[in-house]
Amino acid sequence: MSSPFRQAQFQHSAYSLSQLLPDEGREIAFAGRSNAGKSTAINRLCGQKNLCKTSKTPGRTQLINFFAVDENHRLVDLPGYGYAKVPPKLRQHWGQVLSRYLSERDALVGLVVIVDIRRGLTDLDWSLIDLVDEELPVHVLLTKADKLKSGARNQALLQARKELEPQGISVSLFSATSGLGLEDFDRRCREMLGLE
Ligand SMILES: Nc1nc2c(ncn2[C@@H]2O[C@H](COP(=O)(O)OP(=O)(O)O)[C@@H](O)[C@H]2O)c(=O)[nH]1
Ligand SMILES: [Mg+2]
Repeated sequence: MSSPFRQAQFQHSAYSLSQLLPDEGREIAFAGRSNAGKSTAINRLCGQKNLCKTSKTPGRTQLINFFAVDENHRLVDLPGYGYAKVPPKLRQHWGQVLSRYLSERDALVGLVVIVDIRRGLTDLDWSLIDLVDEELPVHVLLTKADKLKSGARNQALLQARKELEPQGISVSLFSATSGLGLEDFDRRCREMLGLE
């Protein structure tokens, strides 16, 4: 499968809003609870093992990382949320940065929310989704699907569809380990970015 994301390259890290790249071109952002499998999913999408750092210790990604797909298209890895051990000050800092980025960024043309299929959507995921404009395309990726047997996996997909489709949010199954759902994930990302 030839995918534009295979050419993705690390471009820039930002710790605060003033450090974001200029608000130009098109980008899609990836968000999710710490340890949901976000970095692993981005690496698999891009066919690169170490584009994003993955970790067994949650709560480590503390920067907004930009990856260039080409001159006008970017992937943006947002800091994970929901990790209890993050000091309150830092949590507050990130809450503010995330909410302003998601609500004000003109270049943002889509949001991918990475969800551990065993956990399902949580209140924190919903409060993040609530920050973006109603018109913004949102996709929920149910990852680690390899961790469930096919019956439970399909049950989780149906449940998520029931919650998300009335809100106009698409959802798909994914496993970085087996590659399940990779083509759909790739297609949805290209669609949001307008890369065909
Ligand atoms: N079995 C399985 N493990 C996964 C999958 N995706 C991620 N993981 C594991 O989940 C842990 C957290 O992944 P990571 O990508 O660092 O999560 P992040 O905090 O959301 O960026 C790591 O130990 C990964 O190896 C998957 O699709 N299947
Ligand atoms: Mg990560």
